[in-house]
Amino acid sequence: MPTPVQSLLEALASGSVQVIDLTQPLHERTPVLKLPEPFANTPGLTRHEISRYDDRGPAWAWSWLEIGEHVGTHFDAPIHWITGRDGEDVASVPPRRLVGPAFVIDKSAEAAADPDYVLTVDDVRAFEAEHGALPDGGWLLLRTGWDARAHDEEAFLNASSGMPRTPGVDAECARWLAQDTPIAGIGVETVGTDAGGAGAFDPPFPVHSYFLGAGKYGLTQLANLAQLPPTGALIVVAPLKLVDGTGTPTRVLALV
Ligand code: 23J
Ligand code: MN
Repeated sequence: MPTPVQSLLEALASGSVQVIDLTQPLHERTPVLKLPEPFANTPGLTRHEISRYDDRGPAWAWSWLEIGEHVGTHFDAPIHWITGRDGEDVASVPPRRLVGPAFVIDKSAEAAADPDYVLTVDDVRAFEAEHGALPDGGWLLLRTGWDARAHDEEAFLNASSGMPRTPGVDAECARWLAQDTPIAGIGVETVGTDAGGAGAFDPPFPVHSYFLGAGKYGLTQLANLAQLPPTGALIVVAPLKLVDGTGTPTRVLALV
């Protein structure tokens, strides 16, 4: 009898299980969240060269990085928000919570028609009626088609009117997902787990407020959700083990 891990390795070798990269490329032009006045903002990525096969290091190239915790495809830990301030930092998240079933809700048509589209409890209930209840330790991934804009900060942030207009989750749905379902976290394609207009919701930034307050997690700027089935994929979330970190850039993989 092969062990479950041996069976998985065979499935990977034969190609019947594939590895999908849900991570956006991280570089100096990766789009970064822009909060309105009077709030402070995060820097993106800057690379400082230490040596490049030169007199500073003849056989090696290396850099040191300057980067915000919340840049690119990244993880939100409970202590990121005041509601979760007594909860886990990034390094304290149990690894078991970082591997689980992915449930993918596709609202790309809705978000294309209305950039202010927000997911509701009824939407999730309808998804559950078709695909089964959101599972313990699962990750709800909201597909909106926003990953297609990620190479272009202006299109990605969609704030030409002065206010960012990007899809997300309404306040009641955020509360219900965080408090009344057993999922571990939520992942989105947009710059933050909350909708662009969520600073004006009640409470402000409800996904951050309710999820992180419930000891749950967030993932942003995901890619390639279109390659996942609605259910049946396994997600692997790999944040840096950053002590006291409120978040970190993260590699996210799915097994399909
Ligand atoms: C701080 C304040 C508001 C937001 C965020 C951060 C994020 O989206 C984030 O990256 O956690 S909306
Ligand atoms: Mn964040």
